[in-house]
Order: sequence, then structure tokens, then C-alpha cells
Amino acid sequence: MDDLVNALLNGSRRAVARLLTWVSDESPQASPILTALFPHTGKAWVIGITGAPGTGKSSLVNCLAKAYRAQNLLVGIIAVDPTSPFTGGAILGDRIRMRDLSGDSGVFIRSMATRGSLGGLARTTRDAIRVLDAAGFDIILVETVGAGQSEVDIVRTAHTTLVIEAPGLGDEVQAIKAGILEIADVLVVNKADRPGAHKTVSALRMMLDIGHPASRTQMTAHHGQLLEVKTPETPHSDEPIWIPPVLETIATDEKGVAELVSAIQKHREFIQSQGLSAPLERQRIEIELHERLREALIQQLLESTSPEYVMDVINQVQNRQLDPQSAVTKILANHKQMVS
Ligand SMILES: Nc1nc2c(ncn2[C@@H]2O[C@H](COP(=O)(O)OP(=O)(O)OP(=O)(O)O)[C@@H](O)[C@H]2O)c(=O)[nH]1
Ligand SMILES: [Mg+2]
Repeated sequence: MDDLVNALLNGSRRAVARLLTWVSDESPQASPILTALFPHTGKAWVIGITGAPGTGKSSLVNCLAKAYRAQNLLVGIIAVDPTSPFTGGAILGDRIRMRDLSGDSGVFIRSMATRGSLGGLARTTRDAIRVLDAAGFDIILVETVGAGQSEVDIVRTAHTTLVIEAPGLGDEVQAIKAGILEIADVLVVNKADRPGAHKTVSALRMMLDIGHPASRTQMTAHHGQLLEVKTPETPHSDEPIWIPPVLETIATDEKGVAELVSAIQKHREFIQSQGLSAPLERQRIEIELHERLREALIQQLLESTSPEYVMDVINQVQNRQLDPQSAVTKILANHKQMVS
């Protein structure tokens, strides 16, 4: 184990590959290594790239990776595909789009698909980010398809979040629905070679104006937690606020990429100069702990409770002998008894 940890800390690509496989397989072998690596993490800048399917996320990731490589930075890429475990096609497509990067040992690409729960995917994605971080990757690009709360959760891991839109298709409306506009640090209208790009840009700018820019620099409270995550205090009116820029890109022609890299850099400098790094990290840790705790508690509960017992409780609810809340109380009481 020490050998693997040392190899990884020295940036061995084989060690990275092996550990990422354990992480995505949720293999128990990964845990002690992640524990050993943790003190060596926290150095990379994590950039989340999200948006509706087909908006050009992978193409932009490809462009960004090349730009950061030109700065001599090491780039890790995680493509999260929560839609299905059968992602052969999508991954193959990404490989083709990212083929410019193949053969460069300064870039490491890995796809992560869900095996069980989406909560599991958020956890394995965080672990994968830490593996790359400990291995010395400076920039970690995490691509997720922005379709709902679970993807938003994954994106919350990032230090800078890019939301990618494309002209037409009413994408801006979709973004609002999925709640992803609120998490954008930089908005990108890709496929600017297509008609309607300017219209999409102005629509997005208008929506940003209507929104509440004061709350944008910090993450909003997380839904569905066991415990309430405190909403960050609204900054005083004289404090500088981050207003997400709206940029146009043509990923297929590598147009607008330099401006995008510069916007990301400005956001990073803003976070750091305003002393927001530490509070934002605390908030990410809080969210992660809640998620892990919830998963662990449910796991514990399921281990101490037999399926027959649960079946029986379900029957009682169906027969109107027990209401659902009392059923939960009953299962919890049974669990308490089993573990004591
Ligand atoms: N015209 C045009 N096409 C683009 C541009 N960027 C990407 N595309 C094309 O759009 C298609 C989808 O691009 P991807 O980069 O795979 O998009 P994605 O958002 O990663 O897609 P998913 O991961 O499947 O959600 C590909 O055929 C790209 O070549 C662009 O700026 N202009
Ligand atoms: Mg993609």
C-alpha cells in the first residue's frame, strides 16, 4: 500500500489509473489509500463544466485542457456520466473529441459512470478529484450533464463552475429549470457560429440582472440534507461581488478560449483576494460530510434490518395499520435495539 501511495504522490500515471479504477468500482481497497492521500490534497483548482446534453462541454474541455497545457500545467479530466452504466458510446465520443490530448502525459482523462445511487457518484467523483489532486494535477476539469439536482451536487465540488449553453433550443429556460444558472461562476454560450448566439447572450445577461447577484459568490444552501446547511450571510452592499460574465465560444474552432481561461483566472483571483477560499471550502466539507453521513446511516440501517422486517412494515402501512411516519419510527426503534 505504501508503494502505491508513494508512486501516486510522485505522479505515477499507472498508480493514478489503478486507484481511479478502485474508486469508480467503489472497491474497499481504495479507502486506506484515500486516507493516506488526503493530507496531500487541496492544491488543485477544480473547474466544473455543466450544461444540457450536446452543448459542447467535452469540446470545450478539450480546448481548456490544451490551453492549460500550453501554460505547462498538469490537467486531469473527469467526465461524469450519470445517465447509465452503459456509456461506451458517450465515452468513445469523448475520446474522439479529446483525441488532440492523447499521447500527452500531462493530461489524464477518466470517465465515471454510476453503479448504484447518484449519491454514490458524487462521492466517487470527489474521491477521483482527490486522487488527481494528490498526484499533482494543477487543474482538474469535471464535466457533468446538467440535468438536475444530482448533477448540481456534483458540480458543487468545483471551485469555479462553468455553465455551457448553446443558441436556440430554449436552453436558457432549461438552465433556470434545472437551477444551474444559480451555480454559474462563468456562463458560456458555445456554438456562437450558430444563429441566435447574441440573443442567447442577452437573454442570459438579463436573467443575471433579475437574479440576486449578491448571493452569487457563495454557494446556496443545499437541499435535501439531514441537517440544515447554513445559508451564507449576504455580503454587505459595499463588498465587491462576483457577477458571472457571459462569454461566447466556438469550441470547434477554439475561438473565445483565451477569454474563457482569463475569466476563470479572474474568478479564482476574486475568490482568493476576497478571502473566500476558506469559507467556501468549509461549506463544501459540510455538504460532503452530510452526504456521506446520510449514506452511511442508511447503509447501517439496512445492515441491521432484515428485508422481511421492512416488508412486514410495508404491509402494515398498506393495510392502514401504520402510517408512514410511525413506520419510520418503528424501523428506527428496531435498528436501535439491534445495535445495542
Ligand atoms: N457548430 C458548432 N458545433 C460544435 C461546437 N462545439 C461543439 N460542437 C459540436 O457539438 C457536438 C456535441 O459536442 P460535445 O462536445 O460532445 O458536447 P457535450 O456537451 O460534451 O455533449 P454530451 O457530453 O453528450 O452532453 C459535437 O458534434 C461537436 O463537434 C461549436 O462551437 N460550434
Ligand atoms: Mg460530453
